[in-house]
Amino acid sequence: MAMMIVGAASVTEQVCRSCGGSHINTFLKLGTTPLADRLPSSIDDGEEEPVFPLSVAFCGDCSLVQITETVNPRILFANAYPYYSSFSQALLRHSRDNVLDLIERRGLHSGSFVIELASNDGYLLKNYVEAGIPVLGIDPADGPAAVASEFGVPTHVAFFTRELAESLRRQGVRADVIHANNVLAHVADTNGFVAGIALLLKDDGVAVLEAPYVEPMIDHCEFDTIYHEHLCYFSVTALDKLFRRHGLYLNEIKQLSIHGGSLRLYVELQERVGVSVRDQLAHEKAQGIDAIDYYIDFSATVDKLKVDLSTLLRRLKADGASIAAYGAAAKGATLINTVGIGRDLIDFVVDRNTHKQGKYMPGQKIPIRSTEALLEAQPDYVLVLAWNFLDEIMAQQTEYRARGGKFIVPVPNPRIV
Ligand code: DWN
Ligand code: ZN
Repeated sequence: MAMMIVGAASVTEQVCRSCGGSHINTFLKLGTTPLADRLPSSIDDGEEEPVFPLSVAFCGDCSLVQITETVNPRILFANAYPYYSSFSQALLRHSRDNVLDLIERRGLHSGSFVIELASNDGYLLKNYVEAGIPVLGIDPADGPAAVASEFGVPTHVAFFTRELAESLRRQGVRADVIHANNVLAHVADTNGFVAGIALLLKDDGVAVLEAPYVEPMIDHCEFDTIYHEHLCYFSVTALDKLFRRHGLYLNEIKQLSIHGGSLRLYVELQERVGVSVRDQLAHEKAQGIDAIDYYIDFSATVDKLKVDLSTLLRRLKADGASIAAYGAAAKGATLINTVGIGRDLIDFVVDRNTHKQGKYMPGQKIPIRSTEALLEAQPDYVLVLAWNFLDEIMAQQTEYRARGGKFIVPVPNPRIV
């Protein structure tokens, strides 16, 4: 990881974030984009929105897919970070099932100890609290941490680093389970983060991580999940090398449908690599996911999706239709700013997250309103920016649909449902 000059807004990486190799091959350029979770609070606050290059590269040495720009984490995640995990029932159910499974599999009890890195608003740890199992959350975002404390989840408000892990270990902190969901891809110091996990894990402990999987990202053209918070796009091949570098072993994986296709990773200090990992490594080799050729056509596929979506929206608009959008999601910011979808096409975006309502989408500055606006304004179409929660949103919006409202799903190819 290139040295971040103090106060610098970003650095352009010259070597691989994981192995330090210099065989970095850029295969997708999305131009410069604003920060996906930095929501302007007014349409003309006169303050220029910072934009940063957004390009994706493949490492020829460890096959890690990564973006080449590192934006200062203090700019990305600290003040007023607007993401609260609990605004999705599907995510809450998903997390509860994971916890109940681990309590049973690992025989966890009141004498156990569980840590979650990027614990957000307590969406997951609260399930351990309910079961009388002691927990500690570690998360730099103070807003979500305040909500977590209402659920009896104590949070250490800080970035998780190797140094923090060393100081916690000196205080005798060791965990039976360490959770880290949708954070491994977000950390500027990937190696320090993983080394920190190894330091805090009990000898017979397990780290259970979730991260989006690069294969469905490429195969389903989920290019909108590329934004500056997401530094890495993991394959099992790249993960296996990363963990082994720190004395950790990826012993089991589960493939999940959440967030457009993710991996759940079971990582331990003892090597007992199971069939799920061996099979997936063989699958990736057979698919060529560990080589640049697999990624070469992605740019053209992205360009086609961008043209198809823009053409569809402009045709509907030309036919006199009104169009809104659902989900002020970070992935939505990438989509609207790389396709060029502005207020000329989209009247407003709705979101259940009250911390986002009243603000504007980055770049295109489309106003964000509460979901009630769909029934108040009854737009003819709604572009689903949070397509990863389509089923939940469709089930929720029965009244809007009963009145004739239609949804436009942009990924993997634009379609009306
Ligand atoms: O990695 C990340 C993923 C896990 O979450 C973070 N970097 C940021 C965030 O990405 P995102 O903003 O693209 O994620 P979501 O979870 O797809 O965002 C969905 C948005 O839609 C949220 O703002 C909540 C909102 N929502 C809603 O209004 N009604 C979601 C559901 C399910 C709903 O019913
Ligand atoms: Zn590498």
